[in-house]
Amino acid sequence: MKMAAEVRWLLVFLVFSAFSAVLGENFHRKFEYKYSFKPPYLAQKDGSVPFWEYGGNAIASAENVRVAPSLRSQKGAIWVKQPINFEWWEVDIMFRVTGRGRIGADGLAFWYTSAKGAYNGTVFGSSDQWNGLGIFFDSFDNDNKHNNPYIMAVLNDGTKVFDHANDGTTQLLAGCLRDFRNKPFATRARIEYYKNVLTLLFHSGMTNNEQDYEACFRAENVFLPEHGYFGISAATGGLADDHDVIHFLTTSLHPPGPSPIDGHRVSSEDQIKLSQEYQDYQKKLDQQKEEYHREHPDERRDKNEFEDYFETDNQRELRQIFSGQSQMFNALKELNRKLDEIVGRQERTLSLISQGQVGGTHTGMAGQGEGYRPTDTIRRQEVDAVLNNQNIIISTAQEIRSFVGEVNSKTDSILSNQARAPTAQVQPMGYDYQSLISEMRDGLNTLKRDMAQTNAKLTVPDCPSTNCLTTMMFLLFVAIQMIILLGYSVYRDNKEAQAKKFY
Ligand SMILES: [Ca+2]
Ligand SMILES: [Ca+2]
Repeated sequence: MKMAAEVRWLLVFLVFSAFSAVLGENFHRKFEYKYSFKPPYLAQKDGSVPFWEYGGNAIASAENVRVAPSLRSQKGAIWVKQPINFEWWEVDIMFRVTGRGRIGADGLAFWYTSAKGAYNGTVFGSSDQWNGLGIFFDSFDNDNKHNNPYIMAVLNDGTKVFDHANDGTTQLLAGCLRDFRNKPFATRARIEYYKNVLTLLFHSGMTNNEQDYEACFRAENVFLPEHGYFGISAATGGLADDHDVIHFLTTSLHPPGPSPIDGHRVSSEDQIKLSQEYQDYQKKLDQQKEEYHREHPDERRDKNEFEDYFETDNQRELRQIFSGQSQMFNALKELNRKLDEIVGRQERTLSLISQGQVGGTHTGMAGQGEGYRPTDTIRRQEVDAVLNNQNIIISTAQEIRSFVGEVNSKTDSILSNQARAPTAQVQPMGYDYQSLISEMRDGLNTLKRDMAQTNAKLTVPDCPSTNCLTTMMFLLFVAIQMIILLGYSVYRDNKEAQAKKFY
C-alpha cells in the first residue's frame, strides 16, 4: 500500500510536470537594452544613438531614425555595435514607410548577420552576399507581378547575390503580401527566432491597438550564425519614401526551467548600472534644459508648448476619419470572426448530415437532417394506422364484452331455469302425490298379491272349484266403500261451508 501511494504521487508529479511543459512555452524573457533603441531621447544631443552606429543617408533624431529620407537614390543603415550574447531572441520593430506617391521605393531591411553590413550597399541600403538573415519590406515591384509591397525572409550563407529583378522570389524562405506604406498608425514587425523556428508577426498600422499582430510567416529548421549583429537599412530609387524606424526592441528568450544563476546576477548588475546611467542621463538633460531656458526667451518656449494643443482642420478631419475607420475595422473583424464561427457550425452540420446519409437514416441524431422528412411521414402514417387498428380493436372488444355479458346473463337465466325446472314441471301435481301414487301402487300390488294368495287358499281347501267371492261381490264391496268415502267427504265439505258462513 505504501508503494502504491508513492507510485500515485510520482504519477501526479509526472502529469503535473508534463502539463507545465505543455504550457511551458512561456520561456524566460529578458529585455536587451544594449541591442535596442526607442524614443524619447532615441538619439542624444550629439546625434549618436547609444549602442548603435548609423551611416549613409541615415539621420537619427530624438523620436526616430530616418534610415532613408524621401529623396532619390538614398541609402542608409544603422547597426548595433556589439554582437549578441544570447542564442534566441525576439525583435519588435516599429516603423513608418511614408511617401506622397501611390508607389514607393525601394524598401526597408532588417538584418541579423554574422558581420555588420555596409551603410550604402545594394540590397535595401546594405551589403549583398550577407551571411545570415535578411527580412525585406520591399515596396517597389521590380518584376511587375503586382505583388508588392511584400514582406519576405531571405537566408544567405554569404555566397548568394540578391535577385532584385525578381524581387527575391527565387530565393525567399517565406513571406507574405502586406501593405505597410502610408498607414494611419505606425506599422510593426515582431520577428521571433526561438529553437530554430523563425516567425514574423505583422501589425498593419490600421489601428492603435497593441495586440493587433497577425501572422505573416513561420519557418522551421532555420539555422542562423551565432553571435551575429542586428541592423536596419533602407534605400530609395527613382521613387522615394521616408523610411523611419521608431523603435527597435530586442528581447532575449531563454528556455523554461531554472534560469541561469549568473544570468540573474548579471541582469541585476545590469539593472543597477542601467539605473545609474539613466539617472546621470536625466541630470544631464535637466542641466541642458535649464541652460536652454536661460539662453532663450519665454515666448519661444510657450510657442513650442502650445503647438501640441492645436491641430489644423485637415489634421482633425484625418484623425476623425482614422478613428471612424478603426472602429469600422474592429466591427468588421468581429463580424468576420462570427461569420467564421457560423461557417464552422454549418460545415459541422453538413458533415453530420453526410454521415447520416452514408450510415443510413436511423443513426440517431445524424438521421435528423436529410432523413427527417420521409421518416417522419412514414411514421405518421404508421401511427394513424396503428390508432385506427387500436380503435377497431377497442370497439370489437366492447362488442365482445357486451356479447359475453349477454351470454353470461343468458347462461345465468338458463342455469336458474334449470335449477327451478323439476319443481316447476311437477309442481301442479306435487312431489308428495307422486310418492303417494307409488305408495298406492305398491299398496295395490301388495293387495293384489294378498288377494291372489287368499284366492289360492280359499280355492284349495274350503271353496269349490268356483270362487267363493265372486267378482261382482268384490266390485260391489268396493263401490259401497267409495260411496261411503264420497258421502263422508260431501258431509265434511258441507260442514266446512256451514262453518265459513258463520264467520
Ligand atoms: Ca523590389
Ligand atoms: Ca514584385
